[in-house]
Amino acid sequence: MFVNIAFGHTNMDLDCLGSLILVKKLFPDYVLVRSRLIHPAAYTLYNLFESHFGFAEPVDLEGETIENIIVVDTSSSARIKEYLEHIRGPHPNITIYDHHPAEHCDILGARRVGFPWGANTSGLGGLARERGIRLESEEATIALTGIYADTGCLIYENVKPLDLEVAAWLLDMGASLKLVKSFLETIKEDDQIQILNRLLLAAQPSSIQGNEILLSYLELDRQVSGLAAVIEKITDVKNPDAYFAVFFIPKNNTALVIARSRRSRIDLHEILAPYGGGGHQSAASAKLNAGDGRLFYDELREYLERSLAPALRARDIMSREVFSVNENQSLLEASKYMEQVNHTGLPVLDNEGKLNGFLSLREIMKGRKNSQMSSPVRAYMIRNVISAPPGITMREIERLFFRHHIGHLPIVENNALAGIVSRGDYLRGRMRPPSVPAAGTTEE
Ligand SMILES: [Mn+2]
Repeated sequence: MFVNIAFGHTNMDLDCLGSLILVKKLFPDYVLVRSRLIHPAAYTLYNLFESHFGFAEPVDLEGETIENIIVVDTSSSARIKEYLEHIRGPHPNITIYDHHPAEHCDILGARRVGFPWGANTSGLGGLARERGIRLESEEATIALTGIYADTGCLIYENVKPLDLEVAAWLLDMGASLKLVKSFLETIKEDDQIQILNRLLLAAQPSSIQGNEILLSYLELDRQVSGLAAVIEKITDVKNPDAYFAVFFIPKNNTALVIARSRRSRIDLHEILAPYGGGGHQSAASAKLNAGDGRLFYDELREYLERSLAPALRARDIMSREVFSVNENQSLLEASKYMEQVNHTGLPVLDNEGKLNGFLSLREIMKGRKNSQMSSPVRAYMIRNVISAPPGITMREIERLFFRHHIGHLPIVENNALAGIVSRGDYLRGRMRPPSVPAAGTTEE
């Protein structure tokens, strides 16, 4: 006889399983109920550890009098419908433990414990740790897999200090990183590998509004599961600002768009909304009817040209107040000035104000070693100075920094020095939240 039950959302995933194994430790008198279907990403772990959960099936709830329900990893009534439709009789008490935004909660009369953490499992793990609960290494492994799955191995922007703390605690409880890694392996099917190979050839890089966008079009003879995992692998390998993969199944005129973004300015949830799609800023998809797959692909491309936010460029991030030295100044004067303005390198201008070289501490050291501090700057400056126009994108700046081992990039417009991009300017640009409009962003 069940009185108290606990379950996650429909199609339960690794974070659900991680949460539920901890519910079992925190509330031992609750019976766990599995969803009818299990998310493909969670299959392997589920198969191996099924006995640790002792799951009941939703149909087992028929005829039982349920008093208390714990719901994990969702606050949406649609996502727990498959359990509730088997429960009759008086209304049970419902407690929700969920890390999704509270505004999406439509489970009426429920008590909700919200977790602002990257993984729901971290919230329940935090409670278990507080209560001094000890875990078997298998349980710790299940929970750690849940945290890694929902936080991209603790690297997504949703990660909070508690996710790392609970992960550390689970490792301490004997979680096996080797097993966690194998459970997170997303490419398992031959179908996936075939499509991965085809997409590596088909994916076309192109510049849209200065963003490096990867686009691909592929026709499939039937629906294949696990496509999102393939798209993620390709995004990892090719490292674009965003990837839009279009699949078309001619048999039923279905077009599927799967997109991944690596830049907070490219909000996929917003971009795919007109196609009836959605998801998150960094991962979204859309499924729709299209008469002609190729035509749809071309239209999507045109739509992206119109709707993608322009890439950040040098003019958006450069320091406009540029300190410089004249090539006829002495090294001593230049070094004092450098110290005064607290810079490790400065552009060198000729008498006409034209950028003619670059002087860094390294060159000054050389002059000092040779006791040549009264020599003119032009004798020691770097002559092949790398400079760029204000329209250069962040990606191109990154490449120049890397290729030429430089930390300062003078920006030249109409033969005059217009600004300079330092490593600090570049990093501040990368960390700039998308809500703050880029100052001075203009045409192009
Ligand atoms: Mn989750």
